[in-house]
Amino acid sequence: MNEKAVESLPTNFSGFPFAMNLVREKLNEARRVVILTGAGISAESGVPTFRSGGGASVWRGMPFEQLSSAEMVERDLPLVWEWFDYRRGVVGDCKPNAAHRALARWQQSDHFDSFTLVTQNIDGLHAAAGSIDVLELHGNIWRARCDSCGALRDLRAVPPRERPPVCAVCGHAMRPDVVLFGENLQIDVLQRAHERAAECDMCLVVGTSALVYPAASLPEVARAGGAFVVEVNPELTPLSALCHATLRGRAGDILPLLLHDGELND
Ligand code: BJW
Ligand code: ZN
Repeated sequence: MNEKAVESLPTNFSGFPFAMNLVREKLNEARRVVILTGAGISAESGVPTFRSGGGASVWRGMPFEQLSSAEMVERDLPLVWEWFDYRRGVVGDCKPNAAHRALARWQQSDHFDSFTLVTQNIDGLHAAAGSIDVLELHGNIWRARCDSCGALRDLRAVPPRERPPVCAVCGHAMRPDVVLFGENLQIDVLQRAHERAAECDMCLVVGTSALVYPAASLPEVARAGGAFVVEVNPELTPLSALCHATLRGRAGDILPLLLHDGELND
């Protein structure tokens, strides 16, 4: 293990090297792994987090809970588009960081029998790092959806100019393909995440405040199924007490140190 790297991590947790060793051991033994990520994993790429002073919490004087809500889509769809156009402008300049890349390498290494990456993020940075089959619980900021016929439109390839964009299939106004407060998650995506959490032997929870449900219930499901649950986050969360180990630090510093195969890491 790279003890020097561990010592240089920004942490105020005196048991850190012990926790780090334990997590490395467990991860290397684990066969079925579920990773749940949140905004914190993209923070080092420059994507603002929602809470904990991350910068995405207020726009034009409105709290994000109000903007990113089912109610706002009903009331003012053009405003919702403006909000997401602004967010795409920010995310578009961001690149995957060491944490995204580490997870992509773990999946590509075939070290695990089953590797499931579940994210609450809509920024697409896991896929940009090379991860495949990512379960995006809250959708993707780079897609528009027609609520009338279900058609999807890629906003990267040929970004539509009109706001809201018009569905090419049925002519209905499209909306961002993201899951807002008060909206149901896509049932098949949630179900798959739930099943994998129930049967995994290790669950790593990275960079989420664990406040938003049903995403926050996945580590609870994993724990109830007997998994070893680990949190990677510089801050305490409501989930911390449920975890077998907590690594207090930044995802980009910690994740590249976790899997033994030296050549797989940065
Ligand atoms: C670092 C770091 C570094 C920093 N390294 N870490 C049960 C109880 C109570 C309420 C509910 C419940 N079930 C459902 C609800 C209602 C609601 C909910 O959960 N509310 C709670 C907030 C109270 N849930 C819903 O509405 C969901 N739908 C639903 O349940 O449908 C059924 C239903 C229908 C009708 C009525 C009621 C229910 C949908 C939730 C969708 C959430 N969508 C959003 C917005 C997406 C679009 C957008 O981007 O605008 O998703 S909200 C926002 O929060 C976004 C995120 O994915 C989500 C989670 O945030 P996340 O990722 O945890 O980010 P932060 O900022 O909170 O935390 C960052 C963390 O990173 C911090 O801890 C930092 O310390 C850490 N960090 N730097 C590692 N370098
Ligand atoms: Zn349509």
